Amino acid sequence: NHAFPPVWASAIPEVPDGARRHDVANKQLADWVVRIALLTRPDEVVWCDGSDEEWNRLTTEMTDAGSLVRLDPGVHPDSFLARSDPDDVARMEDRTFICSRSEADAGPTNNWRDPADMHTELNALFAESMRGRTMYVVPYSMGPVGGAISQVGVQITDSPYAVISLSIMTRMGDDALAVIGPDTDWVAGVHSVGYPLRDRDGLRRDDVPWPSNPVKYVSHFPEERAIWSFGSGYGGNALLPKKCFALRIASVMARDEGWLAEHMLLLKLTSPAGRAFHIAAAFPSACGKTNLAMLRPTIPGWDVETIGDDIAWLRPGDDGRLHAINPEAGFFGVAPGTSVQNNPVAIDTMRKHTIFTNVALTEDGEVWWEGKTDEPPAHLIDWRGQYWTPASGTPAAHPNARFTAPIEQCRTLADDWYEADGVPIDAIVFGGRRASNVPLVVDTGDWEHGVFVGATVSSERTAAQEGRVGELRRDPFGMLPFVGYDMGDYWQHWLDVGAALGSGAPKIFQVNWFRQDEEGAFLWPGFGENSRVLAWIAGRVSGEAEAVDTAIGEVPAPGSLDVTGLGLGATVLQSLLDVDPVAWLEECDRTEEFFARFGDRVPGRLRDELARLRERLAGA
Ligand code: GTP
Ligand code: SPV
Ligand code: MN
Repeated sequence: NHAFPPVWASAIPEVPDGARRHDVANKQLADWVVRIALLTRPDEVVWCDGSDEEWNRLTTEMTDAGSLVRLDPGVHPDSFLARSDPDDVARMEDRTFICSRSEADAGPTNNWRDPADMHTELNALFAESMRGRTMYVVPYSMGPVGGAISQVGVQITDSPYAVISLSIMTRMGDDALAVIGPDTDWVAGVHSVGYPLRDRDGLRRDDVPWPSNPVKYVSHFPEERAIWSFGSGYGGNALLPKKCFALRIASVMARDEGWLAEHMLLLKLTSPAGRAFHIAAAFPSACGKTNLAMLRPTIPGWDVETIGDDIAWLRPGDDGRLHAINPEAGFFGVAPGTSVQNNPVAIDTMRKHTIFTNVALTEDGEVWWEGKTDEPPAHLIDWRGQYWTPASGTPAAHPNARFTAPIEQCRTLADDWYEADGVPIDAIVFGGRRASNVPLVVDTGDWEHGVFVGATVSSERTAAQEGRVGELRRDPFGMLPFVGYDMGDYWQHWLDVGAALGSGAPKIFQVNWFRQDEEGAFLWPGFGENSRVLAWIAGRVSGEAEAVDTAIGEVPAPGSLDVTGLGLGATVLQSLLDVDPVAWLEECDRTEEFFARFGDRVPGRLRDELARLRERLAGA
């Protein structure tokens, strides 16, 4: 029991205002907040309560400081525009790290770093990184507060933009904090934009509208259930409950506990006869999840209701079926391409209490993006804050511009969203953005072939992540950037979950809305017309829709896909469903190369599926 050396005592930093809370039941949480405050040295610490007063205070402060623009309240009440730094516009996959103890556990698709080394690096970056700022402590629940499938977490951040975004995207504040008892497991997230306003000598610098740091890290410690993110304020880099927790960390929890954490939308489809089908669909980023989740059916008598648009947690239930929840409470949806014509539900959802990021601004305080209207306005302020005209030759909105809006503002929200035990899943759908080869819809036949199809999905890159748009890459289950462990083990886990479910397992389908003709025009009208494909999928589940065999699975039999009124020529429908054996044998070669990256961690069953596919193609 040493006396504290007096020379050190004078150097002991004071705990910033607000950090200590004695009413927090979880001692680790209370201690952690103090520790992070001592590391990052903010001027004050604020525990967020999730109240309207808090939203109003933060949005007013940010508007006054110039980091938000208040939109015309007559058009978009209580809504704001944020413009990011031009170097901070999307997830950065090359700055995303999985710091598992063993490198092999991260697998070849993740950047791995030794956890101790990464902590050393991060401690240096986070040291005093919040000087001159407020540190917010944001408790949240993923899924209904207290629900059996739900999880809690706490994000520390110096970004008020992250706080207001989290208040929309999660059940955030006092209710979530209240369920963190002395022994509750919670996921820790530390986030700093890395732009202190004061140095240790007290020298001040002015804030900027979108503070960030050229040095960026999005680091995950799966065994600690912890996330540390530095330098970026954008989307999945900064809203830690989303991709970092609900996918990368949760996928590890799910592997250990026998469930699935997936990049999936959830919807409820009701047939004219009144039968409900619950569908989960995994597409890579910016490949149509939000649009499918909000779809307005064009075929009479069918209805679609929204449960989620980005993330699903799925668990085998006592009834032997797979039950899913959407752990989120809001949408962080792609704005460009969204119009009253193709997604009226989204447009309606973002009418009020919405944060728009990197869209363009009209002179009457309205928002605009490419595809919102056929003709752009004559002049705008673009996403960089510059005067813009159609002659500018640059996009007015960033291609990864987004809206952040509460799910409860969605007029097609299903009551199921509130269901803490989730909904039983009837069909799982895998998709991607493919100009050729992949048909409009395929019934994969059985779970193992379905997992093979999911594991081998390839898709053209979009603006949702930094990198070259359009390049074809493998994106298994739409989860390439989100699986927090070895990809081969993840495929095996999917096989194991299916084996445990047995006959209760959902049917698995593949879709592709993006097949093109020789001129590069989409063959399929998409959006609301995708209801025709959903109806066929439901028909396969209920045993009412006819299919014909192809080498890659079953496609709609002539007449079984309702295309009435679409004016599609017979040859177009044929091209949409065509399976070219030569092209598919080449796909098989690519798949073999892809599997080679994972060595002996590729499940034998998937290699068998590849061999069988080759045999069928050779015979076709
Ligand atoms: P993340 O939020 O990044 O995970 O993406 P998401 O999968 O939710 O993508 P989203 O629904 O926002 O779609 C992104 C882009 O795909 C938009 O530009 C849409 O216009 C376009 N898109 C969506 N559905 C369709 C469709 O059926 N056909 C065509 N041609 N384009 C579509
Ligand atoms: C995605 O990229 O898949 C998104 C956006 O949904 S982000 O939250 O930034 O990851
Ligand atoms: Mn996503």
